Amino acid sequence: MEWELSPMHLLRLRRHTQDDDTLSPFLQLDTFKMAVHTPVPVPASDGGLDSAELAAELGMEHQAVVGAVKSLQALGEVIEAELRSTKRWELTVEGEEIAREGSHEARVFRSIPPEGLAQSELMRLPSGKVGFSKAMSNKWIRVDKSAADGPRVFRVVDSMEDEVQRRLQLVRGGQAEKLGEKERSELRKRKLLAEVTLKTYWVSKGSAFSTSISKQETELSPEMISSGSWRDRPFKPYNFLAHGVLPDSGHLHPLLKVRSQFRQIFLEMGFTEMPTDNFIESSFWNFDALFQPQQHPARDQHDTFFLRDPAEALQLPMDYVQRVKRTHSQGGYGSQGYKYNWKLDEARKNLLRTHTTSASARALYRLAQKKPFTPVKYFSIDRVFRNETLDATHLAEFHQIEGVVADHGLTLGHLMGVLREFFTKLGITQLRFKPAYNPYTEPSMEVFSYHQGLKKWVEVGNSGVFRPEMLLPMGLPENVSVIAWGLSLERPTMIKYGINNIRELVGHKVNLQMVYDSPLCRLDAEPRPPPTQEAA
Ligand code: FB9
Repeated sequence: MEWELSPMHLLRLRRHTQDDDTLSPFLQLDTFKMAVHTPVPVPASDGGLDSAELAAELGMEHQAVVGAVKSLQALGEVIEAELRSTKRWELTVEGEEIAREGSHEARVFRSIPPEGLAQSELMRLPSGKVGFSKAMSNKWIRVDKSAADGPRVFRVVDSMEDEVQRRLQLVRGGQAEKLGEKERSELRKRKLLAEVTLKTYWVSKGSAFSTSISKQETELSPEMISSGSWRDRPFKPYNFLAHGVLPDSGHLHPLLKVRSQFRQIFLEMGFTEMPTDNFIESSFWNFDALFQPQQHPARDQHDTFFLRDPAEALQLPMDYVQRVKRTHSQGGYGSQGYKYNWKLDEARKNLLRTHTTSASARALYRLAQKKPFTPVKYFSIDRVFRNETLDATHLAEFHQIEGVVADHGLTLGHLMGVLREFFTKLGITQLRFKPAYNPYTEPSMEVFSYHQGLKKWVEVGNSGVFRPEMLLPMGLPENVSVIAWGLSLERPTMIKYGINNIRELVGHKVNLQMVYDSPLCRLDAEPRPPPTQEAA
């Protein structure tokens, strides 16, 4: 559809673009086709013009002008467009209404007849409440509390000036600067006025300014090359800064992002990762090797997932098993043991490991076979399975993080020291240790940290010194002691990502968008605020 410029506008445009045809490129853009029936603004001294003024002049949405500026910018150096932000005063919706209908207090004043009006009635008026108190403070009206049928409101003055309406109309007329700071802030306090920041473009001629916009080629086609037509065709300049389309790539699950940070911390502390690639474990390595008695409650169906097939572990190092059997049933190494009839069948039962401490037992046993003893620092981060009551923070499986240090003469003090170093790298500095109990460590401690965000002490792990009844049957030297600690991967990840229900982090209910959008959260940085609805 070709558009017609009325002679008058052609003239004005010609006149304006005569000596400075800043506008002509605009005029060729569709966005303007329908709008060129209103006068266009005069380009400023530096030949530029403000996109907001242009929109106001053309009576069109500023956004449309911005759209035109952007498409002209995309054409290269046709125009310069410098983004500016100007603050200006705008009436709020209520401000607009008062500018039209008058202030609440003025309306109240006008609604009071000479014989006065029952206050109860006046309060029922739409502007009653707000208007009454304002009119009172303006000493326009008074209340006769002793009136016969209840408080009655009367005018005090014959007429009043609705300053509020006048000032709002001034602003509406673009003369906000006529108001004093005090008047403006009073209107802002009454939420009738708001200061808005308007992002506008200062548009001026570009180095490739021309009134005829020739479509720039964006592709160099084989025909152009074979015909040589590329020589006289304008090509759109390459924008090497343009963001490429993000390749649809895989995303690491937040748990794996945090796992890699824990790995980093352990490696920095000189720890070596233990192999944990076996979810299925024998009761022997998961419990017996850890001196956990066969009648211990954790060893029954309620806490542990036992396997029907393969039900039994066939390969067990029998010489070591004998020593474990004796330690459990009769004791030894200075321990009285548990004095019960230890059964090999019980130890052979296969299960889903309930902790990665089973992997620590295997690693320490392998270490004990290597003579002479060399101190080691081991860690593991992998899945463990517990038949527990499910709740918002517990699933039947989680990732256990475990650290183990074996050396001569290690004490509880060493354990506290390495825990402080470890948690400090997690950004957790305030630690408290609480005596605890584990079948395989004595002494044992639960570790607590004060959490700024949650304003409370949070249990951040468990720890202890492995019992000699566990280490000596393995063949480790007398004076070697082993300190160890454990925590989960899920808890720190939930806290870091502000997730309250573990089902939002793990499992079929996880919203994959959360995985895509979850940035790398530095463990030692302030936790992220929880995702707000719209963000979810
Ligand atoms: O992870 C846990 N809490 C935690 C850890 C870090 C954290 O970081 C925040 C960013 C700041 C926040 C919280 N816990 C251990 C404590 C509790 O959550 C606890 O209720 C749940 N525990 C799990 C077991 O639940 C039955 C977390 C899991 C756990 C507990 C103990 C061990 C490992 C994991 C262990 C051990 C151990 C002890 C001695 C020797 C070797 C291993």
